[in-house]
Amino acid sequence: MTLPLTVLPEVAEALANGTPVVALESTIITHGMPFPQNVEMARSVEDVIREGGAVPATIAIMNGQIHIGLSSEELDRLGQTPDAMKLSRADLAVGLTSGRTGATTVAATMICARLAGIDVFATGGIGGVHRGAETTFDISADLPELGQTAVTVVAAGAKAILDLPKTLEVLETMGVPVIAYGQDAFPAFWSRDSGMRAPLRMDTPAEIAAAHLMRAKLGVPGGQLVANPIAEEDEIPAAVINPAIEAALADAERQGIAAKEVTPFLLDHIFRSTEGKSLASNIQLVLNNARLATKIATEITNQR
Ligand code: PSU
Ligand code: MN
Repeated sequence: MTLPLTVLPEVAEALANGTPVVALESTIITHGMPFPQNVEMARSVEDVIREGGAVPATIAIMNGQIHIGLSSEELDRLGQTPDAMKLSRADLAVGLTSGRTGATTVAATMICARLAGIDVFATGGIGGVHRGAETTFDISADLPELGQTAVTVVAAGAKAILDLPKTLEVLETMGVPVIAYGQDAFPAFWSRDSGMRAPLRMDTPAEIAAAHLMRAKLGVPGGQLVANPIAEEDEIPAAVINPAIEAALADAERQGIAAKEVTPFLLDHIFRSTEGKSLASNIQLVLNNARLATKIATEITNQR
């Protein structure tokens, strides 16, 4: 049995030549945003990475294969697959053997990126410790993945739908360096400042790349979380986002939403209640993260 890895020719060539590659997840496409904005977002993120001199590799599961890089048609099809599976570490293998179409979460995308030899991955926000986790035990598999898989993940922090102090505590326990980019505060997705200080701060892609390579040299497993604040002009005021978050959480509780459905339910609820405002900033911050990831990937190839 061979590894079911299908690498897009453009990506295979880049990996062979030492051209920087940036991985992208697909759950954000199938479960994080509505069609057609999801596909438009996925295309513009790929464009931004190419403009920066790297090659994008959107990762998804199709026909029993891990696809590292999607063609334009595949991206389009994925964005219109409402019953795509949401695959994390727990169900990635089952998703593959089922032959169905599956989107990869941050955790599963990290696993696939590592298998393909990709060091850097850009997304919007990571999963984390949910509010009320002390009774539900709902902690995203993204956190232990960051503790064991050697990929540097660039995100805009974590959404305030989560319990951010507990999320930072678990990341510390898992041995994950949480690096705020260009500021002291840990960013909270739609806003630049969560009110908490990030454990680490770095101001250049070169420093982040050096730390990535040093971790490998030390033989310490796991990746890094780079928390890149959203641009000021794209922030959503707390007065708009906080009520939307509270309403989403209350509805999830009322409807008994649990397990894998929680995050997609909250994201969709907030998107609808802010009449698309949250979606517009969500798209901008993903682009912002892709730009930084491109610079980090370039530095890693230069310093290696
Ligand atoms: N958080 C976001 N946007 C997202 C996700 C999380 O702000 O799109 C997606 C990512 O794919 C992440 C997954 O890996 O949800 C986490 O799901 P869960 O909380 O069920 O682990
Ligand atoms: Mn969960």
